[in-house]
Amino acid sequence: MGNEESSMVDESAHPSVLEARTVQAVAKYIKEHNVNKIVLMVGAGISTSAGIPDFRSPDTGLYANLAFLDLEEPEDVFDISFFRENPKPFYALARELYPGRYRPTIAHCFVKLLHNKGLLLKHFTQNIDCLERQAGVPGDKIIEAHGSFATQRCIECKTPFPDNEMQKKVQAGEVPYCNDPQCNGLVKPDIVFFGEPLPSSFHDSRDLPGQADLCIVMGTSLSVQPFASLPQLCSPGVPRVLINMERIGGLGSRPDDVLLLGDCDAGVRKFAKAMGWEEELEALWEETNPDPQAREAENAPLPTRDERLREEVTRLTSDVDRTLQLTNAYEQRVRDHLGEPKSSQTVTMSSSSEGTESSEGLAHVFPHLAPESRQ
Ligand code: CNA
Repeated sequence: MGNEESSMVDESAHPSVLEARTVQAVAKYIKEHNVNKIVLMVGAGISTSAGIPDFRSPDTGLYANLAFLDLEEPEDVFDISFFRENPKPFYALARELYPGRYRPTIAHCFVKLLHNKGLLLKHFTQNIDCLERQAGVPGDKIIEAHGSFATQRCIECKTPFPDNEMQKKVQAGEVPYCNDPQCNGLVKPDIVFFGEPLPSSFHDSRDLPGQADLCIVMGTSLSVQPFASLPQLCSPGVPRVLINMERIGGLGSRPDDVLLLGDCDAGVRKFAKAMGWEEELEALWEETNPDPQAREAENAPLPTRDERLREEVTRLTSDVDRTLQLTNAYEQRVRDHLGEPKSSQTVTMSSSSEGTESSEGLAHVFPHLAPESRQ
C-alpha cells in the first residue's frame, strides 16, 4: 500500500484534541470547536449496501466476479489500452453499474446531512456511481477523483456525447461511437481508467485536506494512489475517523484517530446518534426512496393483534359464505338433473358429480355460470 503511516501505528496513544477516541468524543469536539470544515474521503464500500459490489472484497467484490467477462486480468476492464482493443467487457459492466438503477445508501445521506448542517468542506469520492449527487450533495461539493458516469466523450476527438443517447446505448448493451462520421471514435464515460490522468479538479483541491478541521474516511481500501495519500494531508491534531469493515491506510496511527470498524451504514448511524441527528438522517434517506407507495407502506403502523384477528375472521366468514353458495347451487343443479323438487336444506355434501359432466359440460363445477334457463 506504500502508506508511510502504516508502520507507526500506536492505538494506545492518548488523544491530544479529543477527550477519548470515541465517536461520542468526536461529536463533542464538533459542537465545542465549531467544526465546519469536514472533509470526507470515500470509496466503493459506501455503495455496497445499495447493491453495487466493491472491487476488492473477497468473494463479493467485482474483481472476484468478472468471470463472465472472460478477462485475463479483471483490472483490464478499466485499462484504457485494453478498452481501445475491446470495449465490450467494459460496456457489459457499465450496464450493471449505470446510474439510475440504485438508491443512495444511508452513508450517502449522511454526507448530504453534513452539507445541510453547513459542515461539509469537500467530499472526495473514488466512486463512479453518482450516488452522492443522487442523495442531493451539490456537484461543487464533490470531487469525483476517478471521474463518473455523469458525462462522456469520444476518446479520439474528445467531443461530448449526448446523455440520452448514452443511456440508450448502455441499457441496450451496445458500444457507442462518436457521432462525427469522420471520426467514429469510441465513446467512453468520463471515468478515469488505469493509464489516464486524474481530473484537474482533484489536483486543484489537494490543499483542502490541510484546511479541514475533521476528516472522515469511509468504505475504501485506500489502495489506489494518489487518492490513498489524502488522509495524510490532514494537519496533525485534526481528528480522523475511519468507518470501514477493516483497518486501512495507517488510520489509527495518530493520537486523534478514531476507528469505527464495521458496516458504513451502521457507522454513520452511530455518528448521527452521537450528534442527536438520528431522525433527520433517517428522514433524508426516506426521501431517496423512489417508490412513494413502498414509502407509505413502510411508514404505515403495523396492525394490532385485534385488527389482525378481525381481518382473519372476515376472511374466513366470506370463504364460508362462498362455499355455501356454491354447494347450494350445485345441489340444486343435481336435483334439476334428477327431476327432483327444490331443496330446503342449506348445506348438502354431494355424493358425486359424475353423470352431470357428460350432459352439462362443466356447469357443475362453475354453477354460477349456468344459463338462467336451467334454474
Ligand atoms: P475497494 O478497493 O474495493 O475497497 C472497498 C473497501 O470498503 C474495503 O476496505 C472493504 O472492506 C470496505 N467495505 C466494503 N463494503 C463495506 C461496507 N458495507 N461497510 C464498510 N466497509 C465496506 O474500493 P475502493 O473504493 O477503495 O477502490 C477504489 C476504486 C474502486 C475506484 O477506482 C472506484 O472507481 C472503484 N469502484 C467504484 C464503485 C462505485 O462507484 N460504487 C464500485 C466498485 C469499484
